[in-house]
Amino acid sequence: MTNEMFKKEAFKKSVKDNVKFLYRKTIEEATQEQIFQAVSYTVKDVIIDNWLETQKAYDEQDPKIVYYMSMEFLMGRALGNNLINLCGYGEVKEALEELGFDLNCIEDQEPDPALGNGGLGRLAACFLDSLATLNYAAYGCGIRYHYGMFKQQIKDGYQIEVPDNWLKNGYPFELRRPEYAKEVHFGGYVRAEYDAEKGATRFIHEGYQAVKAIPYDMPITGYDNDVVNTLRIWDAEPIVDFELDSFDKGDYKKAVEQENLARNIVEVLYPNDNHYAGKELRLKQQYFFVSASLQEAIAKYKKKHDDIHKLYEKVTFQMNDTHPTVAVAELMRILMDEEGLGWDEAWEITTKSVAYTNHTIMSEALEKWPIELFSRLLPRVYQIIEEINRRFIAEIQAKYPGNYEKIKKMAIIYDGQVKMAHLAIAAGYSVNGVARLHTEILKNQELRDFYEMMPEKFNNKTNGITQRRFLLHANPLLADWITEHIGPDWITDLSQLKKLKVYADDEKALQEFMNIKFKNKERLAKYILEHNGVEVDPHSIFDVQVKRLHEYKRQLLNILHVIYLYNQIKMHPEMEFYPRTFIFGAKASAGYATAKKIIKLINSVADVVNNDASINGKIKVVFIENYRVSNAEIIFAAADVSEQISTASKEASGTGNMKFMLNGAPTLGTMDGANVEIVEEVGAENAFIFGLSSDEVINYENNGGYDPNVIYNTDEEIRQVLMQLINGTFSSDTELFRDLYDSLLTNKNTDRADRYFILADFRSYADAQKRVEEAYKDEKGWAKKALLNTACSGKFTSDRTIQEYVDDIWHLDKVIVRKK
Ligand code: F58
Repeated sequence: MTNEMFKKEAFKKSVKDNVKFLYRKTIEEATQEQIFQAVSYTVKDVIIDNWLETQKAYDEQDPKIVYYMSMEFLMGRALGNNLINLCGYGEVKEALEELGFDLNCIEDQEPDPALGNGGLGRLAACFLDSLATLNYAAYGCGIRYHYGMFKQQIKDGYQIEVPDNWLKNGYPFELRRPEYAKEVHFGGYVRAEYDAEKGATRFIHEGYQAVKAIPYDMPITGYDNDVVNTLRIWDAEPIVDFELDSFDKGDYKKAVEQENLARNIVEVLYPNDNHYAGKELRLKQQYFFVSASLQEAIAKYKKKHDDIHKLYEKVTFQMNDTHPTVAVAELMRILMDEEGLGWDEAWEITTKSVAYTNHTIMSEALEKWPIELFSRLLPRVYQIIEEINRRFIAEIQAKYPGNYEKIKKMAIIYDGQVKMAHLAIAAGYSVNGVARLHTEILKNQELRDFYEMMPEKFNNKTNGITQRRFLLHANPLLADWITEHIGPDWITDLSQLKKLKVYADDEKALQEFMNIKFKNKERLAKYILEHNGVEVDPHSIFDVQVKRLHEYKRQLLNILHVIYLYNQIKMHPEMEFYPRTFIFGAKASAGYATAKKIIKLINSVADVVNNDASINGKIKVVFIENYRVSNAEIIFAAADVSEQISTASKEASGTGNMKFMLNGAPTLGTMDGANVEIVEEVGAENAFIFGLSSDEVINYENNGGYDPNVIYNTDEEIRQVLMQLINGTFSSDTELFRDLYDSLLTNKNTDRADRYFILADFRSYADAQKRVEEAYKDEKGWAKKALLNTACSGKFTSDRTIQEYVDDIWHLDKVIVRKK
C-alpha cells in the first residue's frame, strides 16, 4: 500500500531540490524547519495531482455537495496526517532517515493550525477526514484566523496566554485563490424601490462598508482513495488598497474604516468554549465567512445548472452550531435580491438546503444578538429575519391559537434579541444532537416546544473521531499490532476491531497489548520530563483528564479527590496504595476567572504533593502545558484511565472519551453524553461509572438545586479537603482559593452553591476510583478490560457518523476518483 510518488529516490531528490530552490542551501545546511517546509512542498506536489483529479471527477460526475459551515476547524498538523492518508508514511520515514533526519522531529516543526477551541472544532476536522475517505464531495467553509487558539504557558502555576502566530513562517499546505474573491457588505441602510414593470418592491442596500474575502484552500486527503477535498478558509482584505490620494477624493474616513474592518475581522479566534461572547466583531466574523461561502456555493452551482429552484438537489449546508445561522437569511437575500426570486420560492429553497447541529444545552452558550447591534450591522439581513419571525409566529398561532406562552418561548425575535437557535430550527430541514442522551434532552427539555411542533426535523447523530489520526498516526505500535492480528481493514472500517475480542483471554495477546501501552507511557513520560521537568513513573497508573477547562467538566472534582487521597496516604502511611500519576491538560478561556483559578489549584496541589517525600512518590500530579492536537496524540496512546466526569446532562457528547477508548483506556465517568453509548458498547464491567444521572441532576435543577452544606457538615473527610483550600495547605495566601471554596458552599446571586454537583458526586467518585485501583492490581483482568475497550470502540469512528449524516440528512452521492 505504498504510493508510487513516494519512491525513496524520487522523494529524496525532490526534497533536496526544494531546499535548494526555497533556501539556496544544501540539505546539510538546512535547518529542521526548512526541511519541514521542503518535505511539505514535496508532499503537496503529490496532493496537487490528486486534487486536480478530484475536481475533474466532480465536474464530470456532478455529485451533490455538502458545505460544512463552521467558525472552527481544529485541524492539527497536516504533514503526518497527509502522509498517512496517502499511504506514504513508511517510505518517507525511511527516505528521511537516509538523508539523516527523523520524520517525527520534522513533523514537530509544523505549527498546529489551531483554528478552533475544542470539541466542536475538532469534530469538524474529523468530519472532513471521513468525508474525503468515504468519497463524498464536501467543502469545509471557515475563517483564516491570523491568530488561532492561544499558546498556553504556565508561570508560577498560572496560565499565561501567548499569541499563536501560526502563519509566521508561511504555511506550506495552503493555496491562496484570489480569483475566487468575494465582496461582503456591512452597515449602511436599505432603500425600498418600487419596480413598476414587475409590480414588486426591490430592496437596495446602500451606504455600506465593503470587505474583500479571499479564499485560501487547504487540501483534505482521503485515505488511500486519491480523493482530495477542500477546506476553504476566508481571509479579509480592504476593497481598495489604502491610497494617499483617497484623502483628496474625500473618502479618507471611509478608506480608513474599510481598511480597519478588513484588518480586524479575521485577526483572532475567540477563545471561548461553551460560552458565547456577544461581541460585534464576532457577528462580523460570522456574516463574513457565511456570505462569502454562500456566494461561492451558488456561483459554483450556477456554472453547471440553470434552475436555481433546484439548488437543494445538488447543494446542502450544514451549520455547525448556531454560529453560521445567519446563513438562513443570507441565502434568502441572495435568492431574492440577486437571483430575483419571490419570498415563497426563496423560502422553499432555503428550508430544503440548510440543516443545523446543536452541540450544547448550556444556556450561556446560546447565541442571542441585541436587535440594535444586529440591525445596524446587517440591515437587510435583519429585515429578512424580521419577516421570517413574523411568518413563524403566525404558524405558531395557527397551531396553538391563543397560546402566547408558546410565542414567548419560541419566537426568533423576542425581548429585544435575535435568537439564533430558534432561527436555525425554524428554517433548518434537520436539527440534530450529537449523542443519544443529548438529543433526548433536546427533545424532552431544552427544545421541547420545537420538537412538539416539528418532530420530523429532530434526529440524533452520535459523534465520532477519525481512527486515521487518533490510532494509525498517534499510536503506531498499537496500529501495527492490530493489523497483524486482524488485517488492515479497520483503517477504513472500524467495526472490524470487534475481531479483537477473541484475544480477550489470550495471555500472549494481552501481554503484548500491555507492553505497547507501557512503551507509550514511556514516550509520554519522556515528553513530560522534557516539557514539564517532572519525572513520572510509567509503572504507575496514568490517570488522565485532558479537555478544555470548564466548571461543568469538573476538573475541580478530580483535583479535590487527589487532595483526599493525599490526606489518606499521609494519615495511613502503611495503607496499600497503587502508585498513580494524575495527568491534566486544559486551556481556560482567557476571560474565565474560575477556570483559571482551577488551573492554579491543580498546579499548587502538584507542587505540594510532588515534593512531599513522605508519600514516597505514590501520587504525582502533572499539568501538561499547552494541551493541543499534536500532544493529545501522545497522551491518548499512553492513558490507563480516561476521566470523563462531567455533571450528567451537561456534556453534549464528548469526543476525547472516544479517543481514549480507541487506545485502550477504560472510562471513569458519569452517565453523560456519549459515555452512555460507550458503556453500552463495552459493557458496564469494563468501565467505572459513578454519580447522579442526568434525570436526577435535571430534577434538582428544576426544583431549586440541592444543599451541599449538608454533605460538608456531615462528611468529615470532604470537609477537611475543602478546608485545605483556605487554610494555607496549598498556598500561603489563604484567600487565593476562597472563591473556589465559596462556589461549592454559598449561593451567590443567580448561581447556586455547587452548581455542578461536585460534593453530591464526591463519594461516589471516590468509590469508583477505588474500584479502578482494585481492578488495576489484577494485571490480567485490567489488560482484558483495556483490550476490550479498543475492540468495542468501532461505533465511534467519524466514518460511521458521516455515513449517518449522508443517509438521513444530506443524501450525497459517492464519487470515484480512482478505482481501488
Ligand atoms: C462541544 N462544544 C461539546 N463548543 O461541549 C462536546 O460535548 C461535543 O462533543 C463537541 O462540541 C462536538 O459535538 C464545543 O466545543 C464550543 O467550543 C463553542 C465554540 C464557540 C463558542 C461557543 C462554544
